[in-house]
Amino acid sequence: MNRVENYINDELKKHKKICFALLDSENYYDISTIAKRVESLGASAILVGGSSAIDQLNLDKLVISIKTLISIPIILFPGNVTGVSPNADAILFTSLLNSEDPYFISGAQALAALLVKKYEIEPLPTGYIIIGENTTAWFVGRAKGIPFEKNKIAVMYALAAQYLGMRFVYLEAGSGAQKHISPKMVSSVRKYFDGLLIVGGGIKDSVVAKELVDAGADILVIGTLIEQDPNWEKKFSNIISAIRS
Ligand code: 1GP
Repeated sequence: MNRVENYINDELKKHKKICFALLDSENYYDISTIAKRVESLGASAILVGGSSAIDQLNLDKLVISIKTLISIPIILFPGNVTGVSPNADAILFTSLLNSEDPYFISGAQALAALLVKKYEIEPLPTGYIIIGENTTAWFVGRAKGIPFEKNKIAVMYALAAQYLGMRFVYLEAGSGAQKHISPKMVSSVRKYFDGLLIVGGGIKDSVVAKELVDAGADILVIGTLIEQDPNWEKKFSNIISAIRS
């Protein structure tokens, strides 16, 4: 029970701030090598999924292929019901709180719930909040993106998530976002939200990473940097050092 959530809390006790690596199951040929590298560089978990990841068979194959190679947990990050793999350790059981489509708030979740139960995947109850527009997560999830400077609206959603019993809030600018979430928005949310605060989207360097954790983020998610930057290992390692200092 709550094995992965307890592990995350232990990691936070140990390091204060931690980082998850997001590996989009559909964008890698050699996910095993990357998974081992991110673990050795200090990622606390691997998120697998993405808003446009729809090949469930491929997803499961990848989860199986990396499972035996790493000891950090594999956490699903689904964009739809197809994001469930029986072999993962946990799932960010997200509700896209600022979607305009009930399917992404509770419909997909209801469809997937019995599957999560059947495969004994640990659900991490997460309020998922999309900031800004024009990203894949925003488009696919039919989000009414919160403007980047509207900190109070983000606070309102985060607090609502807490009152609905969600222990995690994920402030998402979207994968590959031009603009990351501002430290100001993170600190505004931090003042009110008591749970674990995940921040991701467009984080590419250690300076920004440090500002976001100093503002109150507990967990940063890094995806595109790993996928696209030839110098990602050095930058990822700098991010880990910066957030732990
Ligand atoms: C996207 O927040 C994650 O869901 C990570 O974003 O790919 O921009 O690092 P990046």
